Amino acid sequence: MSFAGLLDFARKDVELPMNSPKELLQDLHSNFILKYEKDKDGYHYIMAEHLRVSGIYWCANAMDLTKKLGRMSREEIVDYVLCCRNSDGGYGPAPGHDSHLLHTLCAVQTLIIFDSLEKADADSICKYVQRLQQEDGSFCGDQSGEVDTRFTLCSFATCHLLGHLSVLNVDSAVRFLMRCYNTDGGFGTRPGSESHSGQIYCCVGALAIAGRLAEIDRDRTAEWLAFRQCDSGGLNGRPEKLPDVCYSWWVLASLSILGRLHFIDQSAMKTFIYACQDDETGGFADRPGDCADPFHTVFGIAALSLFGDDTLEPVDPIFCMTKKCLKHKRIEMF
Ligand code: GRG
Repeated sequence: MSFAGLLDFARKDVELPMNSPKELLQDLHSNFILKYEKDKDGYHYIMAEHLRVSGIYWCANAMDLTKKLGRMSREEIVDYVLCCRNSDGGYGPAPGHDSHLLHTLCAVQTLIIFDSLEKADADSICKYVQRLQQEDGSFCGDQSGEVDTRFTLCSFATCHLLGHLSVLNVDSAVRFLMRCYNTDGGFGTRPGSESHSGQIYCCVGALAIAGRLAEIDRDRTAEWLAFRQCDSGGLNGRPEKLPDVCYSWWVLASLSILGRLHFIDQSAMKTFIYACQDDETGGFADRPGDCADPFHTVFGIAALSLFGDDTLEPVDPIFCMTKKCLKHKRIEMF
C-alpha cells in the first residue's frame, strides 16, 4: 500500500475546507456535464467506453434534475443508446460490447428520460433479464455468472419500468434478498456478506418494487444507515470508512424509501454535499478537494433533490430519476 493509501486507511473522516462552497452551484454543473457530452476526442470520454451507457444515464439524469435536459442532443444520444442493443435483448456499455444488466437498466432509464421508451423492444429486454435469474432467485449481471444483490434491483427496475415485472420469479428473488439480510439490519452482496449502504439501497429498492418492504425491520435498517453519518456531515458506505458524496444518495434514498429521512442530520449533510462541489470546473467529487466526475455529480444533485431543494426537479428515491419523467411508472409507497 502506498503512503497516501496508508494515510487514507488511518483516516476515518475529512475536514471541510473553510472556503468550501456553501450553496448549490447549479449553472456550473450543467456546463460541466455538457463538456462530457461534447468532448468526444477527450481522454475521459475515450477511456470511459466500458461504462458509457451508465455515464450517459448519469449525465442525462443530472441535466434533467437541474432542469437543463433541453441543452442535450436528444436524438444523437437516443440513437447511440439504441446502437448498444445486442441480439440477446440486453444492452452493453457501447456498441459491440457484451450485454450487462447495469447497462440494460441505464439504457431503459435514458430512453425514459428522453421520452423515447417506445423505441426499445420491451419483450426481448425482459426475456434477457429473465434468463439471468438463477434457481435460488438471485440474478447474475451477465454471462460471467457474478451474483450480486445490485443485479436484483437492476432486474426488478428494468422489468417494472417496461411494465413486465411478472416475467420474473419475484417470490424466489425476495427469498434470496432475505438471505442477504444481516442481523445488524443491513444487506450485503450475497448471503453472509457484510452490510454496505449501496447494497442496502439495492435491496430496499427491490423490496419496494416488489411491494415486500414489510419483510424487514425498517427502524433497524434505518438506524444502521443513520450511523453512516460522520462528524463532517458526510456519509460512509460502511463502518470505519471515509465519507463519499455518492453515499449521500445511497443512504438518503434508502431512508426515504423506508420513511425515515429524519433519522439523519440533514443540515450537516447538506454542508458536506455542497463542499464536494468544484467551484471552478463545476461537478461534484467524492470528497472536498478531489477531482469532480459525472457519477458523483448526479448522486450529489439527486441527494439535494431528496431534501426538497426547489431549484431542482423532485427525484424518485427508488429509480433515481425525476418524478416528472417517470409519470405513472412511480411506485406509491405509503
Ligand atoms: C440508480 C436505480 C439505480 C440503480 C443502480 C448498481 C446499483 C443500482 C447500485 C450500486 C450501489 C452500490 C453498491 C454503491 C456503492 C458504490 C461504491 C462507491 C462502491 C465503492 O466500494 P468500496 O468498497 O468503497 O471501494 P467503501 O466506501 O466501502 O470503501
